[in-house]
Amino acid sequence: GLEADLDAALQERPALEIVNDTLLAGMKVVGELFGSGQMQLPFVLQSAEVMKTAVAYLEPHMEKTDEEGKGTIVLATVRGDVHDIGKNLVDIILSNNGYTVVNLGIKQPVAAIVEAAEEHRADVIGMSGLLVKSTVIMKENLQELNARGLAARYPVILGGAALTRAYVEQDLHALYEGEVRYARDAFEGLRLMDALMAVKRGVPGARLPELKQRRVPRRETAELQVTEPAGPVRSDVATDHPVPTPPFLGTRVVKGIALKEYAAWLDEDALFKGQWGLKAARTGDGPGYRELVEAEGRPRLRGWLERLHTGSLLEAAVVYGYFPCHADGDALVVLDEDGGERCRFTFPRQRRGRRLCLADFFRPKESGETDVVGFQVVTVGSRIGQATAELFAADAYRDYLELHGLSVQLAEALAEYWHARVRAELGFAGQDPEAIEDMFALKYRGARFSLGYGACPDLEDRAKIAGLLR
Ligand code: B12
Repeated sequence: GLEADLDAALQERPALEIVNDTLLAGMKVVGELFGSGQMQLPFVLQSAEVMKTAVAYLEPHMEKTDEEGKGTIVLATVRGDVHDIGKNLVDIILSNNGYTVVNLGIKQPVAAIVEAAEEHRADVIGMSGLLVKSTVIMKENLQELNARGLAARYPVILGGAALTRAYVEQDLHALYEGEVRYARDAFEGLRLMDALMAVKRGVPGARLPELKQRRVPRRETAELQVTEPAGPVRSDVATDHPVPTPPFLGTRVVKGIALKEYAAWLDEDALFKGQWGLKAARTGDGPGYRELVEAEGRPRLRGWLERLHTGSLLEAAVVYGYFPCHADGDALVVLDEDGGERCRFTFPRQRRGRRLCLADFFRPKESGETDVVGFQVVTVGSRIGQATAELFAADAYRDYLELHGLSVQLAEALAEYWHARVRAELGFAGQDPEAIEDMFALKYRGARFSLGYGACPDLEDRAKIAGLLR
């Protein structure tokens, strides 16, 4: 039957067009398999590579039927946010499906997004953001589009892990004077783009998917308020263990750290699961996670480490230092040599339970004693970042995802390695556990925090650390 169908089809349309549509249909199937958990990220990216190569080959031979193109989207990660893997995936899927994608990159202020939309006469604006703070920025951006009278012109698609469907499709939808929708993943973005373009072009019967309503009404904030005890609080963290003696006060720069020194600190699960997207298939009898690690993960990791070494792509370096300090309520106060205040970091306190606050882990000011705090900044250098960008530009999507994820985890490994070094310098590395898994489970004395997480959410505080470490 297929042959007859094909013959009939060929009477009506050129073969190349059919091939092209078949590729598009194939990519849609890939999208569904990914969405249902039957296909994994690396293989989605490989399919996209094949598709891109095939379409590039066909294109010169095909007549341009659609003069105005399929549609244009301006895509950006919002101001203050550096996460771009998800957005780049959206770029790959949309451009493979024939859309023109203007990918502005990360940390984009709304003015730049609007300017690009006007310049490229975009049909849609897509914004990405993974930080909780980015959800607020997205709201401000929509308000700005309202204020500039551009809401009716630009439907907006929002994506990223910090968003919820209800927040976008109810709260933001109520506020935006145009159309705004949430995309859980790149393929939902594609479906939305298809629908938005069909509506714009007046295709009969075209409409946007229904807005999702919250099943549970939003609770009033008053209900969420916990009654806080009156007066200052401090948790039960001990204040009488000895203060460690640092080998120096001030800062040091360390360069030329060899990969073999910190490679052992690489968290393989975080790399394979978190970055490379290896996971057992949700249905069917596909390979399990461990099998995937042996068949795909480890061999490819070995290959990459080899390439990083021969290509001299890593330039690991650290700036770190020790500073006198004390706690003042919920604040950690960094002191100068004369005991005066240099700067302070104010941390949130848990609202229930032990009511911990990071400041509690330092001697309180009232004790009259001075404590010590360590800060560090690490890098694996910029060459690996350039190499990653080149892979993306060359449409080598799977390699791009892998090298990018590896660079992130190597930076993390370097931070772990240096933190162990700091524990040694402070004289309690002897209390470190034997197994590397116990290290990743933080079963050592001391703790390394990174700004932006729950215990120390304020990203602006990074400027103070940069100042201290010069
Ligand atoms: C990788 C990663 C990083 C990398 C980012 C590298 C890069 N170039 O992108 C690095 C190491 C640089 C990083 C840095 C930071 N990160 Co980070 N990071 C992650 C992590 C582990 C994965 C994100 C990711 O790439 N996912 C894979 C992609 C494919 O998924 P995705 O982005 O969600 O995108 C999909 C969908 O959401 C959707 N989508 C997304 N955008 C859009 C847009 C449109 C238009 C459409 C249609 C669809 C769409 O489609 C995509 C594909 O299907 C997340 C945790 C997590 N699980 O999300 C934390 C996470 C986002 N990071 C976090 C934090 C705190 C940080 C830092 C502050 C850490 C630090 N102290 O430095 C900094 C941020 C600095 C800054 N100013 O932004 C927190 C955010 C918490 C919060 N409350 O805000 C998270 C949630 C981790 C955590 N558990 O707490 N991070």
